[in-house]
Amino acid sequence: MNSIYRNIEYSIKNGEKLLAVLIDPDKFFIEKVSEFIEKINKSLATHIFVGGSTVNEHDTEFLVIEIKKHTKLPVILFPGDVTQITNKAHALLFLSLISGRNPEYLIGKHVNAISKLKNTNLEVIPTGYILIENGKETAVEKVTKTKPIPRKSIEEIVNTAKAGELLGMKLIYLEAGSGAKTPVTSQIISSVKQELEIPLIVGGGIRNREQLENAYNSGADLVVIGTAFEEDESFFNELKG
Ligand code: 1GP
Repeated sequence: MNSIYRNIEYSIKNGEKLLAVLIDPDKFFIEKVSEFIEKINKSLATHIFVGGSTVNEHDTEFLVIEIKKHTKLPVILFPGDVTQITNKAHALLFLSLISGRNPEYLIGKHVNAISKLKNTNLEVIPTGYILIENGKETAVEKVTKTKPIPRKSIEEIVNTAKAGELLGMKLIYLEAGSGAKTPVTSQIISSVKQELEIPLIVGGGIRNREQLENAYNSGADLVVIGTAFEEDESFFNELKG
């Protein structure tokens, strides 16, 4: 079954835009789940992503179990590490950091993940993950010891995304980094979108409705927002469904 990916494709064909709320188990209190998810349920959100750069083992699993008690939205792992993989979620973004040249994050962690994936029903979605420079060092950069692609190197970003697609990846994720000062620019999003056949995810530094609409209008199919909700839950009011 590839139902989550098929639904993403189906939504895009119908001109619908998708929004994922990112919950980082490292920054989230499990006691707050029910209240927080209630707000997500009332918002435009279509997906819940769970993941972070540094998370204690089992925290992700506990959080996913709790989230699923309160929502029907698909819960998708966006893992910073193999330890964050749990079969309690619906799907897994199997991320390859194709903007970097650290073999561990291109293929190494993936090999280590296989024993965890063998007996699960998790829908595994191969995803080309592209980190784009945003003016300050991000957690992804530190953890993976890779450099982001400069935002002015549009051709390199486009070619990286296209190479990911031709390698068989099913999604491309343009990432400015959690809490980025400025999101991925319209020019980057539209240039990448023009060349891609597969769905495009955009995240990092999106903090208001205007930036969200801007990402959609530039060609993002699915936008990911984390920090704006973590810092100010009233942001949900801007995104009422
Ligand atoms: C981070 O793209 C996501 O990996 C979301 O970023 O936390 O800045 O919304 P923000």
